[in-house]
Amino acid sequence: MTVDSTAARKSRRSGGKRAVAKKATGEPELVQLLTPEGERVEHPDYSIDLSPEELRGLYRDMVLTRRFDGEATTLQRQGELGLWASLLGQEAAQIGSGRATRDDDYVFPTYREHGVAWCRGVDPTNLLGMFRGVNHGGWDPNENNFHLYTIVIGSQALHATGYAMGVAKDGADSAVIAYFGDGASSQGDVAEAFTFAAVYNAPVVFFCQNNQWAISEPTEKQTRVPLYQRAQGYGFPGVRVDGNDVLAVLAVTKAALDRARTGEGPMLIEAFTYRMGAHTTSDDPTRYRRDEERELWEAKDPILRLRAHLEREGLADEAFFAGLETESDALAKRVRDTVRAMPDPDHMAMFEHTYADGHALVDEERAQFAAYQASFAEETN
Ligand SMILES: Cc1ncc(C[n+]2csc(CCOP(=O)(O)OP(=O)(O)O)c2C)c(N)n1
Ligand SMILES: [Mg+2]
Repeated sequence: MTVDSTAARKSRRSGGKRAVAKKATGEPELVQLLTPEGERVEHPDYSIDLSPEELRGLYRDMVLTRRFDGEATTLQRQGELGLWASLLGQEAAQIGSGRATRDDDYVFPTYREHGVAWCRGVDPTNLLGMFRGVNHGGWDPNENNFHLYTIVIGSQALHATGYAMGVAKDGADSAVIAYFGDGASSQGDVAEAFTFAAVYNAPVVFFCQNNQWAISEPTEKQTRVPLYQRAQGYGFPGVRVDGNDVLAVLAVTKAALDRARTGEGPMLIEAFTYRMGAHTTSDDPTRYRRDEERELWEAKDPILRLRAHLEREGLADEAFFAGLETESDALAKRVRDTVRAMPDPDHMAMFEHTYADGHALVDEERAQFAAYQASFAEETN
């Protein structure tokens, strides 16, 4: 894979300023390398050259991620999970950016980054324990340099910036990427992270998935300017990429990470995408948005777009698509079987790890809870 990062160099020369080409609609232009019809187009600042095998790999990643995600939603409906936050529609934003990271880079996700987790090599079944309520995380963050899911909106932007400042102090040439949403962009934590990252020239990429909604709040309620333009005020470049175009996301994120790695500091990427499903399984989007909006975005589906490209260029045959279907079914079955077999945790374990050295109040609560549990045993005797 070769990626050209002229855009990053250009934005450096211009002090982070980028001429914003306006479309007839008045919307700022976004970086696109694949049209919704699957046609390959060029961009003056970003280019990418992938082998047919690499293109099929990205397609496979997106298909398997969507299947895993759909299975998790179903498991929640069947009562096997307490909650699920679907990534439906955001596969290209996540696979493109996830595949742009290097093994030694460090990733700070929100709670929706199942596609990025997949790219980092986290077993998808490990993502489900927290949503089933049997653990508080489910994977070792340092095994794949993929931090635990963070639900406190925007806080991971600060963790990522602090981590990146540490990377720079160590003299390492790895980069850090922080994921957050359009809603999170309004959080103080994100503003503080931008300031610190800029001032300390931290090797961190801020990856904002603008999926148009923060639960029931539309992006218009978060900002009066396109989100990527916020970066300019902090003194680093920002770019808007078509978040449903896996090639463009890959090219832009790779360039931003390389830029961070070579000491050029932070960058903000706004991946313009759409949350096609509900915010979580607890949400009902029909209460606040119209079906027509979703239909508009379905025409830009990231998976159909790459499939159209593979087909029109003759880069994948029926056997490939059929094989992937079989692989998807096998993954779905493994996910179902693994979740149903997850053991319930020992209830007393919730009192562990609250304090490193224990605490009198925790000891008291543990004793009370043990007595409460024992009262059930007496009742059944
Ligand atoms: C500090 C904080 N405030 C509020 C919430 C409740 N909350 C959970 S998700 C969410 C919306 C986030 O929207 P966005 O950042 O756009 O991410 P998305 O869910 O769309 O991926 C809110 C307000 C929270 N988890 N943390
Ligand atoms: Mg959002």
